Amino acid sequence: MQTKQMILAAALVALPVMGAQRVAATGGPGHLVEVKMVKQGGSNYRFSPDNITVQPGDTVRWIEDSDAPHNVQFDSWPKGARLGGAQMGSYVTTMGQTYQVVIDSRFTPGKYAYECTPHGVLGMKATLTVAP
Ligand SMILES: [Cu+2]
Repeated sequence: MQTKQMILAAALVALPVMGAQRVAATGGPGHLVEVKMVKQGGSNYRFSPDNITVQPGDTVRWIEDSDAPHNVQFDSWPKGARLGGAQMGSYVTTMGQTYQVVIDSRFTPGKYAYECTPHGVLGMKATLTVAP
C-alpha cells in the first residue's frame, strides 16, 4: 500500500471514533458536553446552552466564544456535593480557550446553579443538572 493510501485508510478508521464524542484523553469516562460563553448583542454575555443535564462521569467543557473574560462560579449545589476548587473556576480569556470539569464524585446528583463572576449580575447564569 502506498503512503497516501495508508494515510487515507487511517483517517477513515479514526473518523467514527471522533464523531462519538467520547472523552478519553481528558480523564472522564463519559460523554463530552460543551457550553459556549457567547455574546448576544451589546454586552449581553450568556452561557449557551444555559441548561444542561449530564451523567456522572461526563466532562463539561466551557468554551470562550466572545470578547470578554469568563469563568464558572457555582452558587448552589445539592446536599452532599463537595466542589472544592471547582466551586470557583479559572478564567478563560482568549477565543477558543476552554475550562472543563469532570463530573466525578464531587458532584452528587441534583441541580447546580452557576454564573460567570463578573457577568452573572448581567444575566450570565445557567444550571447544570447531574442525573442520578
Ligand atoms: Cu462572563
